[in-house]
Amino acid sequence: MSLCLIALGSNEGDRPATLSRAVGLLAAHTGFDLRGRSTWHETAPVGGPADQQTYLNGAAIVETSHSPAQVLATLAEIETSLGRVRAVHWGPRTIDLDLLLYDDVQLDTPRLVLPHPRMAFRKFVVEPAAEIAPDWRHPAIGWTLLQLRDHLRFAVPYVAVTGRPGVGKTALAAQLATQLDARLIADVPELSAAPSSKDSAGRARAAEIELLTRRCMLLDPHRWGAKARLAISDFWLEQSRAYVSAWNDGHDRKELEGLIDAASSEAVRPKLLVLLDPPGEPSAVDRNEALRRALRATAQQPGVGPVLIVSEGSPTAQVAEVTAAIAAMS
Ligand code: PH2
Ligand code: MG
Ligand code: MG
Repeated sequence: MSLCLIALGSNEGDRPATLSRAVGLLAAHTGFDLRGRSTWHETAPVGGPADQQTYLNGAAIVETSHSPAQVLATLAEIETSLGRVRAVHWGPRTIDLDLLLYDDVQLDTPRLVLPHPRMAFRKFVVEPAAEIAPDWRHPAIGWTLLQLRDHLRFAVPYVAVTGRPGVGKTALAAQLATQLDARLIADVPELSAAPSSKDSAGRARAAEIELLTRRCMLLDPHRWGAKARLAISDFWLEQSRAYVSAWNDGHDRKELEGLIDAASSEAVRPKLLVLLDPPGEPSAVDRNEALRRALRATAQQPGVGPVLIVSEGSPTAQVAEVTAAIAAMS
């Protein structure tokens, strides 16, 4: 038997009746036992068309003998029977049932990703979920739902954008800052230019230390000022880990890793990390591809916190996706 955490949402029709019926249908299904449900939370719609009704969101825990794919199929069946029509992306819906967690399973298939890839930064998901499963640990992030809830409630509103060189971090961060009236924290371009392969190891090391020092200053909590205003940086302090991991000199690597540990323990940590990772050109296999993999691994290390991976879409769509994620945090 396995435990599933399911998110419920409705912003059309008789919302409380629909949510209760969904829970009832789920509990009545063979192979499912209801273990708990949250209260219903009134939440502002995030993303999608502008003129939507307020949502009612909740969460439920069910014990099941079914596989994740079977659970997903059952949720879709219940959505259909409650009148769900899939018309507009993130548009109004009578019922939305999302599989958030299935034990501590991590899964990445075209039809199903576990844990649900957007759950960790959505307050309308985490608040009701933490109500019924405070000690359930997010298997990728390594935090309990209670820790995630408190992170969304209390973390300094700071979003870091990371990604491999030339991927458009600065343009994305700048557009977000303009659109959201946020404070932009930007690297000095000369410094952040990746050292080329003809640079000596010593120069790469010196450049990395200089970057780290400057970023640490920019992220000094004592100089942070008005905490209420959103800040967005076109770098992530800990992205240095990915660069350093690609170095050959083990001795230099150890020292730099110590410096990164010290820097990140003193700096303001992002409430949300955005990893800009569109598919690269097939020719760029060597250094860039290694760096890309190292960045993905670093961003998804336990303890980093909520991460949004942006892997497709036009610049406009990317801005919309990150804007929706930021809105979902508050
Ligand atoms: N679901 C979405 C998009 N936006 N906003 C709120 N408040 N609640 C939701 O459940 C929700 C949303 C996509 O599933
Ligand atoms: Mg959903
Ligand atoms: Mg859904």
